Amino acid sequence: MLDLYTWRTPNGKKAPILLAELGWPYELHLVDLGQGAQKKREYLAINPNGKIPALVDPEGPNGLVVVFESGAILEYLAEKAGRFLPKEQPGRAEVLSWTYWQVGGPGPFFGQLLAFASQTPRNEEAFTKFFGESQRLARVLDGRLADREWIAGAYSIADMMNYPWFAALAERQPDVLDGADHVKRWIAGMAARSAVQKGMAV
Ligand SMILES: N[C@@H](CCC(=O)N[C@@H](CS)C(=O)NCC(=O)O)C(=O)O
Repeated sequence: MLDLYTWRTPNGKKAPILLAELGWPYELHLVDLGQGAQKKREYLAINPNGKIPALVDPEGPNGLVVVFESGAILEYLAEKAGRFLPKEQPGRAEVLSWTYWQVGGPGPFFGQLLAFASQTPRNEEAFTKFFGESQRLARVLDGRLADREWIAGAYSIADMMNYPWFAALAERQPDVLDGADHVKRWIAGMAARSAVQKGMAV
């Protein structure tokens, strides 16, 4: 059985969404970030970077597979399942581009924005910087979604990667999404899926 090491943060909810979409059973290991469990020796043996999520598959194609980084985990699982990631180009490149766009853009920038937003007293310079970049990223996705239902072709891991961060933004800093009506419509579409609801409740 698959072992998923995760916690209840946006990065930690992506794999649970995909696993719920696939209907695959897995052993859930909650890595309590509040207690620093991600920096303990046992966990560093799985993910030397000391962050969640990580996945262990004892039944990989050539035996045991250990994967960390949410993008790599979703790509691995989608490939194993043969679903939510096209096998052929150019569809595969399109899905992977938007998958890894999330890792380099919305993930770190929304994360910093939400951290600075909850600081007291607030570092206004840092807040303004991360607000501006987050707004730019939201507009990039809004433009992308202007003429399509899902981010890259059919519903895919690109949607599952991006959703937990955009949902966190909509809840905690909704003004970043002012005018991003296509993003808001996509958020509503994602939120309506039962597997997304199940994964988000991990
Ligand atoms: N690029 C990584 C980011 C992972 C990440 O930042 N995880 C956070 C939780 S959302 C974490 O483990 N933070 C704890 C720490 O940094 O000690 C991914 O996409 O998996």
